[in-house]
Amino acid sequence: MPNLLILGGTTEANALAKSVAGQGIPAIYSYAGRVDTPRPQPIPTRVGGFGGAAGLARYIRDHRISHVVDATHPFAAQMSRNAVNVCDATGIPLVALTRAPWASGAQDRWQHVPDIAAAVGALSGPAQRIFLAVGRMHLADFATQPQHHYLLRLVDQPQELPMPNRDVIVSRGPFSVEGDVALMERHNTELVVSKNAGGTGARAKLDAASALGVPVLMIDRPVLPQRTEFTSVPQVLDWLAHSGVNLGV
Ligand code: 3Y8
Ligand code: NAP
Repeated sequence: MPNLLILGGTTEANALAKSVAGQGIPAIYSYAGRVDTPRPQPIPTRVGGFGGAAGLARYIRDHRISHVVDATHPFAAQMSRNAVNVCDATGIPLVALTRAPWASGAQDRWQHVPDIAAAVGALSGPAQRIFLAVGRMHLADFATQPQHHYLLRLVDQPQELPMPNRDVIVSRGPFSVEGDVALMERHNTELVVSKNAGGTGARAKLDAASALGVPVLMIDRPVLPQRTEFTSVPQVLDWLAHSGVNLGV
């Protein structure tokens, strides 16, 4: 009997969960537990870390997981590394459901940096009004550049914040171009800082920046170990069918 583990937390993972629920494929959705109220899913859901690679291996064994789909965000590098290592070691089939990196267009004004530390370094100039749309987990890194005024978009209301001049928007995506144009106009944004998440759920701020002629500091993705990568739900379903999972309907 197949039993799919979806490592989730993204728009694509949610689409896959909906699809496997509709086809009656036994599956479990996994969240890290990063936010207060993660979006409910149409399949059984677990929340919280596994306890490192050993914990993931134990979970796979104890729950008789037959296939793993890593549909985590491209910056969730530790989870992806653990999934590759554990599935290699245990022989459990693994694929990633990811999304192509965003690429700049002719009218875009992007500066690429390799990681968050380099993005912080790139902000060492005079004060600007910055839309820092990289979430909560790495805010402390940017506190070393307190001269800027930051517009922060967070999923949950923060307890305290490590920079003096900031406005906070509590909002989870997916976002709209109109909404992000209005937001950036209201805050006179002069620079957008973004992770290269790819996909559709957070692309709006880039299209808004382009429409407003605002430059973007684009943080490139961490390098992940080699694994089979798909970028659509049908590809994952086809992989499941070819690895012995009979798709219900
Ligand atoms: C808990 C689960 C959907 C899925 C929504 C996608 C789209 C919006 C883009 C901006 C950028 C950011 C952030 C973002 C995106 C989708 C998708 C995506 C970026 C939820 C979710 C969880 C998280 C965790 C959260 C992080 C934070 C990052 C906000 C659910 C809503 C900035 C990444 O407060 C915290 O601790 C938040 C932590 C990891 C990055 C950070 O460093 O703070 N995501 N985001 C997941 C878990 O517990 O396992 O409730 O739905 C999921 C989504 N986040 O269709 O509804 O698929 O990419 N999430 C980034 O890209 O920079 C927002 O504001 O423009
Ligand atoms: P990470 O740095 O790669 O992972 C750190 C640890 O968090 C992992 O080792 C694992 O703990 C736990 N973890 C991560 N994803 C998990 C999942 N889906 N289910 C169970 N445990 C998980 O991950 P992250 O960047 O903190 O991302 C956490 C979650 O937020 C993921 O679901 C990701 O898809 C989502 N997300 C992240 C971003 C982002 O910018 N990083 C953006 C959007 C959504 P153990 O070692 O204890 O197993």
